[in-house]
Amino acid sequence: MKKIDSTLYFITDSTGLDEETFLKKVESALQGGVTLMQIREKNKSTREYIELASKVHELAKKYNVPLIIDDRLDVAMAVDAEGVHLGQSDMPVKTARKLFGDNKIIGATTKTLEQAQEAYEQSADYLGVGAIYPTTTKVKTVITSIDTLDAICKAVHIPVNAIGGLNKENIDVLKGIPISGICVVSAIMKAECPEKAAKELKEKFMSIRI
Ligand code: TZP
Ligand code: MG
Repeated sequence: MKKIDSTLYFITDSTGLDEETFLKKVESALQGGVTLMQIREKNKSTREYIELASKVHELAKKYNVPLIIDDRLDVAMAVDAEGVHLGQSDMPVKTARKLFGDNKIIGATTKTLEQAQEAYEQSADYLGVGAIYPTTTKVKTVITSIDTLDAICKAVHIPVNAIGGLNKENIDVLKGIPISGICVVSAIMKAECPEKAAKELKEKFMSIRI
């Protein structure tokens, strides 16, 4: 198993922000102690995605935080990112593994026990499971129950992160579930001070984690 610290997994969203403001927020979040970061862009051209990912990667390297690229193995390869995150309609984990190699991080979104087992068998390094709560970030998603999250954690031997609508006021619901960390977009991205938001969220999660 790879050493991945997914305690506070921050997923970026540049929607509605100019590049300078976006990069400032990303750096502020890194200063707040995020342990893993993903760039998630749904509306950029391949070239724009690569350009922004390179800039985010430079920042991530400064703080020694691995950068994961959402959806796109080609972009991950182009910027030599540490990993790629694949959803259920993206490239299968086993195909990405062949192309990307054993040393890179491959994460997968799984919403059911079956999907989790499949991704695990195909050599995923970690799983993102959710949405735990309704989210304003992803329009098309379904809710995953805490029981399913718990069953997934017990079925696989890789880090499992909860995702979806999580913030410092509502993560108590995860108490007692053997997750490795939480993934958040809005709780950090929409905060006035991402550094403070990241710090508080991490502290809160550490206080409830098993
Ligand atoms: N997958 C399931 S929920 C979600 C993704 C990418 C969005 C999470 O964003 P937020 O703002 O933390 O609810
Ligand atoms: Mg995806």
